[in-house]
Amino acid sequence: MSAPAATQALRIDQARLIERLDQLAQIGPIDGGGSCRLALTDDDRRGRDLVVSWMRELGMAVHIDAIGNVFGVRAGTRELPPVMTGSHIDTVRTGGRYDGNLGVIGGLEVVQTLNDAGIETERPIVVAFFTDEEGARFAPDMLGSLVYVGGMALDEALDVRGIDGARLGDELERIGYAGSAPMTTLKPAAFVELHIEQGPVLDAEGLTIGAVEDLQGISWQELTITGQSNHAGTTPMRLRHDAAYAAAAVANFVRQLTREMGGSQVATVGKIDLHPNLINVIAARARLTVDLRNTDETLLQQAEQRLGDFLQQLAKDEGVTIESRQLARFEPVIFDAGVVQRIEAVTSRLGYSQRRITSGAGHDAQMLARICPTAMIFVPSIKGISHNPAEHTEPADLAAGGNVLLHTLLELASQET
Ligand code: HGY
Ligand code: MN
Ligand code: MN
Repeated sequence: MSAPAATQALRIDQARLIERLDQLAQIGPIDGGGSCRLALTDDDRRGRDLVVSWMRELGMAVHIDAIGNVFGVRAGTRELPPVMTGSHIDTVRTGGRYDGNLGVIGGLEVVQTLNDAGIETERPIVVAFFTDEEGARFAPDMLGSLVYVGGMALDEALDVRGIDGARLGDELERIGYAGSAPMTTLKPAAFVELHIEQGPVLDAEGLTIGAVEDLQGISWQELTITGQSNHAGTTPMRLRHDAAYAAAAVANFVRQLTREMGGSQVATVGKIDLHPNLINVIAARARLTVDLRNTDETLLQQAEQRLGDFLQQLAKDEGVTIESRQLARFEPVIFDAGVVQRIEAVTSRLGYSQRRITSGAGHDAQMLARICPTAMIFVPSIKGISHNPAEHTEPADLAAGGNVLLHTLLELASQET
């Protein structure tokens, strides 16, 4: 059922949306206009406090659950399961100002637009931000939403150690966001997430909206390669057990693997730490991460298997040991066809160009899809750049995403069932 005629002309306030995004970007600012707010750091706390203050200004009731997920609730006229939107406000170290933030600020903008227009909805509307979506400090990514949907035990999550050795639960207490709201009390009737594409497709095709129909599988592992430190000058090459060389061989292998597999297979070695990390010492140890992704689960398993075989041979050839620790493993997700179609119908009614699209990135929506009908709305990232302060989306596209979110939520929140 489409929204009553009176609301058809409703649009969000583009300037206000951008003003809030700019304000949030000022927390943990980095050169180039982006932000660094690693999960559960003081900057993350400051960002959380700002968004919670906006929720309160908008008259929303604020719930914080035991993993620090925050839910702003705009009451409906009936006691029904809510329609939920949201995303994350934690960032990677080289974060842009839109990744995650747009989904949360966009949700608040929808609420303010409805408040200003005096529009009530049958269903409550909830705007959420989930803890540690990036997984950059505490793996896995989407940790908060994974716990929220019951995919990871709370105690296990609280005991996760970060890349800096901190315990997640201690950090949550320290920043004052270890909430008491029981998990999933706000089980949503549907979830819609607005997010930048973070890839090049919409920008390259000159399109405004992506109706996201699926999201690729993710495999994260940490490899610890143990060799033998030795003198860089005196040790003959044939006697070396060089952990740094082995790490470089892994990075080279996974790149080669993507060339051979083709399709949507991607692979990234994003983090390498060497010990003792000195110019004249053959590295005793290398700790590195491997991020493999594919839209097809069978192919993703094949990539993991081929990497495993390569590591066995490499250990033999180089006389090193290689241990692997799985940091994240999520299968590909297909979003709810009904919600995707609704996003498409709203988009065409509003007159924006669009296409169906796959998400290469992980999102909280992939976790919410486990408990309710879920889909996503993408807006273009200029040149597909993200996880980089140069991340940019044109103001008109930000507003277009906000308007599609507004009318999609209005329709979902006006459903009797
Ligand atoms: O890793 C991801 O795809 C997301 O940015 N957490
Ligand atoms: Mn994101
Ligand atoms: Mn991200």
